[in-house]
Amino acid sequence: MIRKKFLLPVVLTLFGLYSCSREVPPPEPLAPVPAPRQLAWQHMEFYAFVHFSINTFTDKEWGYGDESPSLFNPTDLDCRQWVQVFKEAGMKGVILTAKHHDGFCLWPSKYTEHSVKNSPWKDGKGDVVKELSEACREAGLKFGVYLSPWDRNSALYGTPEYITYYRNQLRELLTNYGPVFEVWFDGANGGTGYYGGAREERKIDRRTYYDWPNTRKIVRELQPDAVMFSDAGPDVRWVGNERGIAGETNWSMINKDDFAPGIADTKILNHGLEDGKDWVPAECDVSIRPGWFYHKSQDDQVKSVNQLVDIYLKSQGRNGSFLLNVPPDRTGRIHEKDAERLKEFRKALDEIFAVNLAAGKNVSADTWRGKSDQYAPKNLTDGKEETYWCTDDGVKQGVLTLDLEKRRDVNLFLVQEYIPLGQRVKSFKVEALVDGSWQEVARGTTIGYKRILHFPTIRTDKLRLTIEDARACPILNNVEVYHAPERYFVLDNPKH
Ligand code: FUL
Repeated sequence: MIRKKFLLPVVLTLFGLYSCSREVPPPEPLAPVPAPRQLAWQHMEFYAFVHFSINTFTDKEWGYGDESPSLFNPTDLDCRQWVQVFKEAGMKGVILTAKHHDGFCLWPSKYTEHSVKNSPWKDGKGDVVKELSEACREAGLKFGVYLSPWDRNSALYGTPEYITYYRNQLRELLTNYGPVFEVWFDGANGGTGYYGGAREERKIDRRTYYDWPNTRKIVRELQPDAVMFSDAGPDVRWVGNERGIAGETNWSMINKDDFAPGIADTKILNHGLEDGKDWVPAECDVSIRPGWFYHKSQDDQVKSVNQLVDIYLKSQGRNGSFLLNVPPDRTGRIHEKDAERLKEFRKALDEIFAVNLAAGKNVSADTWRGKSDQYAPKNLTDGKEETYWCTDDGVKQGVLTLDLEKRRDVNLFLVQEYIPLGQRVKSFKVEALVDGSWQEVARGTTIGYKRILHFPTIRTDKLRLTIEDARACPILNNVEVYHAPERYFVLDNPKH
């Protein structure tokens, strides 16, 4: 016979053991959710854009399409050097302007004379797309292509035949150069041009002319793992500006059919839509120099390390990816100033994220799903992507307290949602315990794949993250805390 006073502890212990071990079903996905190719893309985080073409030799940003292919003559083209610079910077891929608006092709396309095959470079036997895709493969970087829908050289532009021409080129790029991780469809299209000598203005209907649904099918068929970028996705969207800056609120959702390449509301692109029906996360594109193409006159205007850190925090740190353009010069190499700046930038990132003060530290929570171990707050600091903290269905708030064990200086807070189940958090705040009272150090709206908040250095041994509101039960899989050198956050011109 068990004495009454022992009964309660026994029952409580058994219940505790039961709730820790019991299988509690995970939350249902909250639509829309990312496709596997979009999830893989999200992990790219930081990758290079390369604008290189006839414009590099004519000192232009937009060629008219009447330039002679003989102008393309890099003296020392070295794609391995580009890739080495990008790899050392921590970039995970490269997207090349295989054809920009002037129609000049960096590969010997069968369908036009306006290409490298009629240039003096390598006696017309060269192929930049081949050299770069091979260099990427050798170095373990992913490779992507930009094929401008607008073609100011082609006599066919504006007619239905051009669509066949465009698709043939797309097929060449997606068949002959190995795996492609991203296909970039630019929004600038239709206007004045050479057009095979016509020298006139040609207008097209941006929504219907390219028959996008069928053009996109070619990509799906030939490179099913590739994401397609444009103002309207369908997989990745433009962030709405060319400064690389995502909205402070940045949902990964929009209604993609409201837009077409070249037709979009930049405010919606910048912020996304909380109730958007399609998962189309933002890519933040920006050039390391004022222009997209190399211009000698801009050698002194390569962005500073602190400007790049600022963009990093406002792109990757706001649920976007960071696509940084680094244009090769006329020799066909990345200019030493840009290469040097990227090295310094890498060093800065390594110093900023040198020691994660939250790694392995204890986290407590006021609530977690079914009080099951599976969803316990310790999942936030275990360094594993697949484990997460989440609440019971219908519970849209939660308070998480991170114990740093001793007093530390901190100024950077990183938090991630487990996006395979959708983007949920609408509002949150971060507080630090100082002399026995909680002080708010940062607050935000959306989190998404990754949110990074910088705040004035504060000395504390406990941080508290409060999820104030969410679309459904919040699901977080990672929290990191740093004390980054303050000098990287000082900007001479915060507007750059
Ligand atoms: C724009 C183009 O018009 C620019 O030349 C550049 O390629 C940029 C990335 O996209 O729409």
